[in-house]
Order: sequence, then structure tokens, then C-alpha cells
Amino acid sequence: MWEYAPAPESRDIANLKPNYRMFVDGKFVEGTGEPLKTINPATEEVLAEVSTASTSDVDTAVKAARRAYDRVWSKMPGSERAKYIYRIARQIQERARELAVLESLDNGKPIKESRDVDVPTAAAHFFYHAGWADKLSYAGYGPDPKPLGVAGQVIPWNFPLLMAAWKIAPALACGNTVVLKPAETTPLSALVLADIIQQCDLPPGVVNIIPGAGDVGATLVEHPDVNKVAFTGSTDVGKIIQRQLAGTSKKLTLELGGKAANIVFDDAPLDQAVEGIVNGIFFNQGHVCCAGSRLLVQESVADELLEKLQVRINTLRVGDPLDKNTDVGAINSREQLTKIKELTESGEAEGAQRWTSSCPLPDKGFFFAPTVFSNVSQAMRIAREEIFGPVLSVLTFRTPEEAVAKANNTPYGLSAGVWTEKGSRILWMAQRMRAGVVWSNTFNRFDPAAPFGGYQESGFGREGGRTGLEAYLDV
Ligand code: TXE
Repeated sequence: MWEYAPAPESRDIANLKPNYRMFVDGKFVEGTGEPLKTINPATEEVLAEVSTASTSDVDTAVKAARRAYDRVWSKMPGSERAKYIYRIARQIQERARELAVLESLDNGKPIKESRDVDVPTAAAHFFYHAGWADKLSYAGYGPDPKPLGVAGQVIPWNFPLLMAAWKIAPALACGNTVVLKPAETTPLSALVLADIIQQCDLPPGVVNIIPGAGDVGATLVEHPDVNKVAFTGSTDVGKIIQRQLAGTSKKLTLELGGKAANIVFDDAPLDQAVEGIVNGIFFNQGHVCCAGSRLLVQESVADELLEKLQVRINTLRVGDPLDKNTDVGAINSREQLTKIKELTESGEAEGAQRWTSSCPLPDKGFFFAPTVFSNVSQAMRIAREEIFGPVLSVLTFRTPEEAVAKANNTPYGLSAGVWTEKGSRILWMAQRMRAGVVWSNTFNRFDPAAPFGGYQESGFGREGGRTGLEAYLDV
């Protein structure tokens, strides 16, 4: 990994205030929707004004994607598509520094995360899927695997570039074309990706990126010429989309919220577990669908673990996302900060014991100190609802059976963690937990070759791995 220290000129990006435009049919064009201002959540200053799509722009983008699908992309041999996808991957690497700085400015996440996780993992997704493009016919999908057509994709603000990569790379590898709508608070890195796609000479219309709010997303997913919808976002909007698409023949994958249990047994190496718990809930300010937001700890080690955890959390630095020593950056928006505050207040009102890190917070910007609730009962809102912030709820258990019952006592089912020395116990737990991914003695590990997705209200369908490709093929 290359050493990175944000140069002074990197910060000047904030002062350029460029006019980011939509990317449709291979060109950057002015949208006819109401322009939106994206702000830097660490300073509350306007970062850029971005033009957005209107209903008719959505139609133009879908038509461009359809033309590109019919005339070029679905007919191109996989080996040719692969070359374009490799180019995108390499360009992401080339422009890693620019992308990492922009991501941290627009989203609020620490530069060390955008630099070491978001950007390299986005490139890895394009590399991985480029590798598939010419091998689909050997993978049991028939001699001439069929793509689905135009994919309408809507993504959230927590991993803006990475989510765009998760959506676009498999779609292109399988021969689909794309119209993607980034989240309204974080459209910038997707537009740099559009620039990369243009530089890579992708045929016009193969990828279209149209910023806008939820109404643009709704118009996109219900467009009659969209064949496949992929959505990552809140469970509420996922349900709306599911209802919207009922009765249509569109294929749908949903990656929604979560309330993961991170389970620590008394034989676990506690210091290692502490690191995993911190990473599980404070990585990306807790704006992670698979965040380990419920710590389930075996009663006999609960006090010791909590003590160690508080000592460790007090060392976390909260502040400027562009400072490479920052561990916890800014909350992405005022709305999200309000939601976190409201839910933590409910925790206190319902009788949980609140502990807050002693770290200083910047005067300006949307910041929230790492917070831990103990004496949490399963009925409390902080144990049931997705907070999507740096807030951990701690519950205890005595037996593995009780741990499984508590872990599964949620409408969600995206991820879980198990910390124990016993291999047999890991397998026993993994078989019984309703979670799409179970990490053992680690947390928040991602790999493009591993399918990712949820059970129950965390959605359905998988992204990544061979299973993820099937969401973009007529198998
Ligand atoms: O999500 P929305 P919000 C959870 C998290 C968070 C809460 C609210 O708990 O606190 O959701 O976040 C687009 N048709 N997650 O309000 O609204 C929207 O423009 C089509 C978990 O930001 O779901 C954006 O691009 N699209 C999640 C995207 O959906 C619509 C990540 C997500 O926004 C739409 C984000 C509609 N009717 C939030 N309405 C995760 N799984 O990681 C909105 N959108």
C-alpha cells in the first residue's frame, strides 16, 4: 500500500466548486432537474453544485442504455468487454488519490478508509468482474449466456464509489447496460467514475449516471424499458420498490439495512475481539449495513470486555476526514445526525446505561462521539432499529443457544460475527444464525469473490462472486 499524506492542493478541491453534470450517452450534459448542492459534512460548506435528472432525462438515459445494449454491448464478445472493464479498474488505481480525497470530502469518511478500503476495493471489483466477462460460457450458463438488458441501479451514500462499482462491474461483465443513480448527498465520486468511463472509451450509453433525489430513483426503477433493478438503501425504500415492481417481469435485488450481532464467547482472545468490535461499529462512522451494532458478550467476561473496550474507544480520534490520523470522520448529513441523536436519546429514556468517548469533537460539522450502551434489553429501540451511526448496544448471554436466539431476534439478517477459540462452535453458530455473512474472529471483511447479501428485511439476492453474476444473467 502506498504512503499517503493529503497534500495541501488536495484540499483545494473543496474550493473549486465545479459544476458536476450528468453523464448520459457518453457525454456530460446539463440535467433539467433542480440542481442540488452537495456539502462537505465536516465543514457544512458547499462542495459542489450538481445538475440532476428530470423525468424526461431519466427516459433519455434509459433510451441511450437500450440503444447501446441492442447495437453494441450485448453483441460484443466477452473478451472485448473484459478489456474495457480492466481499463476502468486500472484508471481507478491511477486516479486513486483524487478519488479518495473526493470521497472523504463528500461523504465524511476518514481518508485512511477511502484510501485503503473504498478505492482499492472498487478497483478490485472491476478487476474481478473483468476476469469473468470471457469465462461465462464455461461456467455452466450455456454457450452464449444471455444478459438481461438495461439495469436501473440506485445506490446509497455510505460507500458511494464502492457501491457504484458493486453495481456496474457485474452488469457490464454479463453484457448489460446501466443507468445508475447515486445518492443525493454523495454524487461526486460516481461522476468521476463517469469521467473514467468516458476516458476508457466505453461505447456511448453503456453506462449512464444521473444524479437526483429519491423521485429520480423511483422514475428509473419503474421505467418500462428497465429490465433489472438493483437497489441498496433503506429497508423502507426497498419495500416501496418491491411493491412498485410487483406484477412486472423485472428482476430485482435488494440490499437493505441490518442490525448485526457481534458475539463474543468467554474463550475468545479479548484484546483481538476488542479490535474487531471497534472495527465492526466505528468503521465508516457506523454507516455500514453490516455493522456489528449489537455486541452480545458472554456474561462471565462482560465486565472485563467492556472495560477494555472503553479504554480502546477513548483512543479513537474523531475529526477532520482528510487527516490521516482520524479514526472516525463526519456523519454524512444533518438528517442522519438527527436520527442518531433521536435513537440514542430513546436508549437513555428506555433505561440503558450510556457511555460516551471522552474524545474532543470539532466545533463545526456533523460529528458524533463514539457511544456505547450497556444494560440493553432486547425490547429497546437501540437493540432493534438500525442506528447507522457510531453507537454500540451491548447485551449479554450465558449459553450458545441463548446467543443464537438473541442474534436472530431481529427482522434483519445481513451479517454476524463470532469470537471464540473453538472451530466447532463457529460452525455450530454459523449454521443457526440467519445472516448472509458470518465472520469469525474478524469483522467487516470484503472480497469481490464472496457473495454478499441478506436474509429477511435485509433484502434478497447476492452481490459478488459467481452468485452475484446470476443477478445479471438470464440463467
Ligand atoms: O436511505 P434511502 P436514506 C438506512 C440507514 C439510514 C436510513 C435512511 O438506516 O439511516 O436507511 O437513509 C434513493 N425509489 N440505510 O434516507 O432513502 C435515494 O435517493 C427509488 C441503509 O439515505 O433508502 C438514495 O439514492 N430510490 C443502507 C437511495 O435510495 C429511492 C444505506 C438510498 O436512500 C427512493 C443507506 C424511491 N422511492 C441507508 N427513495 C444500506 N443498506 O447500506 C429514495 N431513493
